Amino acid sequence: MTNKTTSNKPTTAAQPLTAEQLKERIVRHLHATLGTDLNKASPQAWWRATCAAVNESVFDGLRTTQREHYEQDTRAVHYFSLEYLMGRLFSNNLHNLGLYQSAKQALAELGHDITELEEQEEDMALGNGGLGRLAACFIDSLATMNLPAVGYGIHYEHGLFQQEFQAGRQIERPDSWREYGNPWEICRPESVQEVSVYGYVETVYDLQGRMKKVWHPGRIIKGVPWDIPVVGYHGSSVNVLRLWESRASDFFNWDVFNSGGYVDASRENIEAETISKVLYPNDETEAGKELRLIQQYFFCSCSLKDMIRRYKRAHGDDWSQFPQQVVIQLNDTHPAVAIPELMRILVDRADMVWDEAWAICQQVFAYTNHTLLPEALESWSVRMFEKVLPRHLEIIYEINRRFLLEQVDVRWPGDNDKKRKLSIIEEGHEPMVRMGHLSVVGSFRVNGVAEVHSKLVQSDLFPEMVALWPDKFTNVTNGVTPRRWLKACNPRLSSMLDRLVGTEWPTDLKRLSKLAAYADDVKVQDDFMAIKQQNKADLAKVINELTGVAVDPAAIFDIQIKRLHEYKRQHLNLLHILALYRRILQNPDYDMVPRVFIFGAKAAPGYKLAKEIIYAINKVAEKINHDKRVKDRIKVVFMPNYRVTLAEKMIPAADVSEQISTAGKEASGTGNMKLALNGAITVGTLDGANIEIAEEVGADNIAIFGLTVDEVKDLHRSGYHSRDYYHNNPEIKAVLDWLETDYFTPGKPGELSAIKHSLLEGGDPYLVLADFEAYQAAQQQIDGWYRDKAGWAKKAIMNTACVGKFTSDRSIQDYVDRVWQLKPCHVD
Ligand code: NBX
Repeated sequence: MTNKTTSNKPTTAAQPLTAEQLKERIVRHLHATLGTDLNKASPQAWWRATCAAVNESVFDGLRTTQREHYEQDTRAVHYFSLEYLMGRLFSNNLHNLGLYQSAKQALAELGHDITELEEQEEDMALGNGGLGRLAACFIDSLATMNLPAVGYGIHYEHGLFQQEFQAGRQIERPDSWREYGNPWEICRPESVQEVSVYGYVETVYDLQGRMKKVWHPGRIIKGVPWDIPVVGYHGSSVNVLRLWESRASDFFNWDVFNSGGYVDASRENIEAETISKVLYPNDETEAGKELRLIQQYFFCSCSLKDMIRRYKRAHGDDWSQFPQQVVIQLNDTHPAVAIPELMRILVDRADMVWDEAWAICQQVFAYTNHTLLPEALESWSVRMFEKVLPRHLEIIYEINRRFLLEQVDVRWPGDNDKKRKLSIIEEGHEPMVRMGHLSVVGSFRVNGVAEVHSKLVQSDLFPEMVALWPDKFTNVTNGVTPRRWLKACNPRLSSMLDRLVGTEWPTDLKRLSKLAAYADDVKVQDDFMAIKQQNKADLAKVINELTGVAVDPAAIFDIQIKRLHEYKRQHLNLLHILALYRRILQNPDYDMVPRVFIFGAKAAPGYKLAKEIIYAINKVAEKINHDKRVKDRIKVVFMPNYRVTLAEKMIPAADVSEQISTAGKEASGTGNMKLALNGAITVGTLDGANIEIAEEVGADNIAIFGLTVDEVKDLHRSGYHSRDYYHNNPEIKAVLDWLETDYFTPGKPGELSAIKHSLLEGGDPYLVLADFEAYQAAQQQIDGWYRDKAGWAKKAIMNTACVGKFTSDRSIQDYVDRVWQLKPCHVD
């Protein structure tokens, strides 16, 4: 099965359509699908007609791919993820089909600008941040590399909330991405599944006297699949993202209805439909809500049954080939309940003996960890688990009993401390099911998402599991798809790269290294920076439209885009801005390269301090942007409603990329890769994938600062006193005290005091003050570098040239080699 030569060589798109043919299709769909005509059609109708025209090619590819996979009975990976942050699909599908230029021309000839039509599409925002976007990049790479794969997830009616600012504060509005339907999805009523929850378990004995467990569910829910075709780049494969929508199961309670209880009868429907209603907007925290557990179980159960149905079509009741045909990748622990669910199906339904069923499970599941933050590690109260999934709790107890007996006690006989640490059930006042432990025990491979993170997963999170199974643990450094994050979002740079390094780079990103030979070439430097300048001018327009702030494209565009979290330290960035502002006020001639500090971030609705940080940045921005004394040396903008589509406009325009998390906290980061790929210079800590980016681009081309992972640990061990930094550094003291006055919130002193409070009384858990001086020095270095135009251009070029490693194609190849053992399946 091992395959080291997976090819992702581009094959040309099957039948490149001419603009003329596309025009014919678009007009035909305007008439036949949209029921309108050329003169009356709205931009929305034009967009939909174009989608329908594109779908003719997409569906062709989908049919052939599915037929080929079925006929060849290929081994396939099944990516289980509660989140897919897809963004828009219009230009992505056009680029991947090789139809973008024809479509642009066709639409132009029909009197429409393709970029205006793109704006008709809502983002498909079925994810929170990095984890969900990674899943989206991975399914793009899987299709591009012709690897048989299905993505499974939930068809949320409402994706991540839309963010507005009211008087500087975040307000959340519901996201209704498919209010008027979504042209990219296909409902598959023929593949509906049913899922049970609640109820009780009965022990019965069969005729041979064997004990059997029978689960009598309290409720049955229907899962309706929606398929989103995933088009590989210039390749032949079109894979599927299958998302489940929950509905009430068919038997409507007519008795209750007929006796006038319409409300009672429809309550069950409403409750069933609630399951796929909305994406939980928390990243990196677990609230332990019952509905969340039901969401997880609902999609895992539907997906497993779907896979098994497909397997049985080829293999009947012979389970022996199952582990050869199937691998399931768990995107964090969110889908870990799939492990006891597969056990239940095999033992209770297929009458398999425990050992045989467990052997199958342990060959099928692999688990990716995305975080070490304690508050993000999932655990469910045993009490709630028992209420929702009584049979699964029994199965987990049995998995745990055997694990402690056959593994832990054999390795550490009589060591109760080891048992306590390793047990899937955490004992205590409120016993809990630890989903991380369950995932490790039930999987054949466990990986972290960057070198340093994978080491910490082993040393800090699961050291005893590593002692038991050293070969289970591995690393797969994250990556991003260069199709979306360079080719489609930065067409100017893409054309330049086509000319300089050839057109193969989108599927062979290491080819960008050829660019390094031009890093000192004055013409190339000028062209590269001219493109950056044009991209900055484009972004300046967007900034003005969205925030009303006018910014100068000649300034440094310094960008921090990611979820708002204390560990990501947007407030460190803010303190630095405040220190610069103060220097300007104290010295009107303060010499600095003008800089625009640009933020984009959503805060989880219940995360108070994160929301206070947004508010503080907005209030400081308001003051600085209007202060004539600043003479435009600083501008601060907070882009509202940061999302994939906005990222695509910001990343090509970045000069500086802020990656400033406390060392050891950011598992990998992927925004860091996208920004470097587009020629931004990173100001970053030695954390996550920043470390590997620094190795690739070299110390001259990145501004690294701050405590290392080991230094962070030492500082915590020896006792960290943030107050010492406050008292010993007058600049820190001044800016923190400033936030407490009413300078930024006239008439309302104390409105911005939450940050100071968390850094002093709160003990500054993420060491903002400890890293402040080093951060200032790194920013000073950036300022110095930027003054040397040629030197800066060289650094920017070297960033684009050296980050070929971070294509998601390489990540997927690592999964193929280290975890999945998959072969590509070429489709005609
Ligand atoms: O996963 C992120 C990490 O923080 C990043 O460092 C990493 O690059 C990325 C991809 O590996 N984790 C993340 O995005 N987590 C979540 O979004 C999340 C969502 C729900 C939840 C817990 C975490 N309950």
